[in-house]
Amino acid sequence: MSTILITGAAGGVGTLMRPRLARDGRVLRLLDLAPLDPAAGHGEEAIQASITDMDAMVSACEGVDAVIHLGGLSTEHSWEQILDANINGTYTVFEAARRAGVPKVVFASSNHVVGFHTPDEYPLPEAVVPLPDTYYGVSKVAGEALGALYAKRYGLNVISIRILSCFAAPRDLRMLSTWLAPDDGAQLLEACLAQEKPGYRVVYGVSDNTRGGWVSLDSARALGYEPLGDAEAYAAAMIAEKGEPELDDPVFAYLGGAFTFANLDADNL
Ligand code: 15L
Repeated sequence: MSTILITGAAGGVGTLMRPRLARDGRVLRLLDLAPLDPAAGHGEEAIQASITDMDAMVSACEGVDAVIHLGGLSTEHSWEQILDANINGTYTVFEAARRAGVPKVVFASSNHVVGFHTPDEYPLPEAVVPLPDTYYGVSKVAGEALGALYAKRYGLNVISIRILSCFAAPRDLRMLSTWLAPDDGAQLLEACLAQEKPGYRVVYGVSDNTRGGWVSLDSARALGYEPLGDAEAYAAAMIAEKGEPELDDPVFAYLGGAFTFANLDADNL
């Protein structure tokens, strides 16, 4: 029997992943501050706790084979909120995993680590300088750095997945290029879990979108990931509703899309 601890299990990605990661012989230990919907069922355990609570995190990590760390804020917030939930929270997750002897952590990083890179660089390699577009993006840079530290200093196996846009379906024209189909997201997580000793890796998480090619999938494919989803299936309906994508639209100026816009400047938060 294996036990996988999922932080942020009640969030958008967590809720999409739960049924897809369910397996005979596997317990999903679901941790969140918010209540789970649906409530924990067969093969699941629920823990209501904050990822910033070290004691709660160490005890949640007891007997765990791998942590999938999805917890924290998923969009831009004030520096104080990001510092607490995302940076201190992610430190707490890695440190709790170390203290409890968990061998592997999969960290939900984001394209916003490299959000200010531009289309002339596409497909953006994994090994580029971070150009975060928000405090949120900075927190994901910090999370990747913590993952690297815990991998190199303590021998934890850590894979940071720079997720592009993981939703049940693409929500806007940009996501026709950046969508990560939930089934592909789960496949990528399984590929990470299947690695016995991956050391430290950074991969992008995106489907094989017809309008994609924005980021390299080399590192993800090296784990055995082979995306099957394509946002093109939603393109006709979305274009009928929102019009053709205009490539000079500012949302396409940088990888990070609207996260690079001035409404997210510090004075506006
Ligand atoms: C993210 O990292 C966010 O968590 C999510 O809300 C999306 O906005 C996504 O990036 C994206 O870039 O589409």
